[in-house]
Amino acid sequence: MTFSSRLAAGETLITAWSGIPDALTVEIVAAQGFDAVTLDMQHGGHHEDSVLRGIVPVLRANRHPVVRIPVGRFDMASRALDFGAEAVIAPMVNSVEDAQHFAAAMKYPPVGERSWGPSFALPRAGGSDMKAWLRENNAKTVSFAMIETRAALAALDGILETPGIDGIFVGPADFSIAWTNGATVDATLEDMMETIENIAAKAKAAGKHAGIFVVDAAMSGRFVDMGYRFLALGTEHRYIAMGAEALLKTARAS
Ligand code: 3PY
Ligand code: MG
Repeated sequence: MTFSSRLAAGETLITAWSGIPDALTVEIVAAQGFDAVTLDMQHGGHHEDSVLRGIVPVLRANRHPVVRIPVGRFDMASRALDFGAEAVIAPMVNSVEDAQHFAAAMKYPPVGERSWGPSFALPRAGGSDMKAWLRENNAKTVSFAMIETRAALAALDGILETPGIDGIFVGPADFSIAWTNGATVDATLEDMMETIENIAAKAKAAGKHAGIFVVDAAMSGRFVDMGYRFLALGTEHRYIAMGAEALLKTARAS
C-alpha cells in the first residue's frame, strides 16, 4: 500500500526523521520499525544528492520515503517526488500564496504545474507505464504544508482549501516560539495544546491529513486522540544518544 492510501484508510503512520546525509545511516534508520523515513533538507544535512541516494534504502526496507524541503524551495518538492518521495513536507507555509506555490510544484496539471520527469521515481515505484503514472500520481503523492507560525494559523482555512494541499504538519518548536513571541522554545508547551488540537479538527473537517513533529514520544497517543495520524519522531542524533546512554547504563549497572 502507498503512504497516501494508508493515511486515507485512517492508519497512524510514524516516521523516523533523518538529518545525517548519508544513505548508510538512512539504511540503519529504515531497518527499525518505522512506517516511513523523512529526509530533512531544512534543518537536517540532507541535500539533493543524499535525497536521491537515501530514498533507495528506504524503499528497499519497504518504508515510505518522505522529504522535508528547505523554506520556500518548492522546486525541491518536484525533485523529491522525481527521486521517489511519496510525501513532501514544506516548512513555514505562512499564506495561501505559499500553499499555492507548494501545490503547483507537487501536482501535475490540471491541479498544479509539476513538470514531467519521473525517471528515478517510476522504476523505483516498480512501474514503467508513464500514462498510468500521470493519471495516478497526483493522488499518490502527499503534500504537507507546515503550520508553525501565527501567520500560518491565521491563513489555515485558506491553506486547507488550497487544491493540491493534502494535509498540514505542525512544527511545535517553531510554533512555541511564535506563541510566546520568542520568549521560549518548548514543543510540549501546554498552553498551545488546545490550538494544536483545533488545527487537527480543522484539517479533519476539510478532509485533509494532519501530521505533527513529536518531541516527547510519550505524547504520541495524545496527538492521535486529537486527530493527528502522521507522527514524526526524531532525530538520529537522539536515536544514537539514547541508544548509547541505555547501553552504558546497562553496562555500568551489571
Ligand atoms: C518544528 O517543531 O518547528 C519543526 O519544524 C519540527 O521539525
Ligand atoms: Mg519548524
